[in-house]
Amino acid sequence: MPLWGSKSFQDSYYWVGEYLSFFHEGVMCLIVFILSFVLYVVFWVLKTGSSFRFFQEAQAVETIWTVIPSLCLVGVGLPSMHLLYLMDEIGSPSFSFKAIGHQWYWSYEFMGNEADVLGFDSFMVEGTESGYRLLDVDQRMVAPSNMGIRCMVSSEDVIHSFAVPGCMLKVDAIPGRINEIPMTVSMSGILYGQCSEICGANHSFMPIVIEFIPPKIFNRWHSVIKSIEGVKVL
Ligand SMILES: [Cu+2]
Repeated sequence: MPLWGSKSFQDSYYWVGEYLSFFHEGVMCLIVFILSFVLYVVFWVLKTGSSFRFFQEAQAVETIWTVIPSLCLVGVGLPSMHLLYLMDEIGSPSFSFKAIGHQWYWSYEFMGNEADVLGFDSFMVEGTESGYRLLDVDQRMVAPSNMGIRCMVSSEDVIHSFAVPGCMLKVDAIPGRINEIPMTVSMSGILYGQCSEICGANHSFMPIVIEFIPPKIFNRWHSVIKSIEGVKVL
């Protein structure tokens, strides 16, 4: 989660997210380099401009300023496309869950052990005693760590957005449509997120909390989930 003094993205616990931050840093370096180079050339031409007044043609310069920018674009485009496809690649997930946006809370649904669909609502808890202010919920979603997970996102009313910056994940929750996204979180822990699409008066009060636990403990949780208060068989 973000802490005081954080200047960039949060650390990602999903390798595609790490790749995304790395790509972002690379592109930022390229942009800063291009900006300084262009500014340098602009000032250099302003300073020594009079000597270029009768310039007719310069094949070498034209070739360079066509080829180098094209190479830069290809260098940005290829990893960008690769990332786009990686974020779409579901593979064969070991666990799937559905996150449904409501005004103003999230609810989760998943398959129980007896092939029945289980679900619960996840409301924000007030106060700071139980956790982080405006970020903790009464019933957290639980998912296995180190395993392929498919997250399906939809909405019951208006457009919401399911965002978990800890794995660089942000998917729009659109009524009548299911958006899928894969994730594999490499360690156990709790990831926090918030709705990221202005959805009404209490948009800021519908946090997302996913607790990633080792698969063994997850199986135990999965077998007792029915007895937990608030969990319904759908
Ligand atoms: Cu929302």
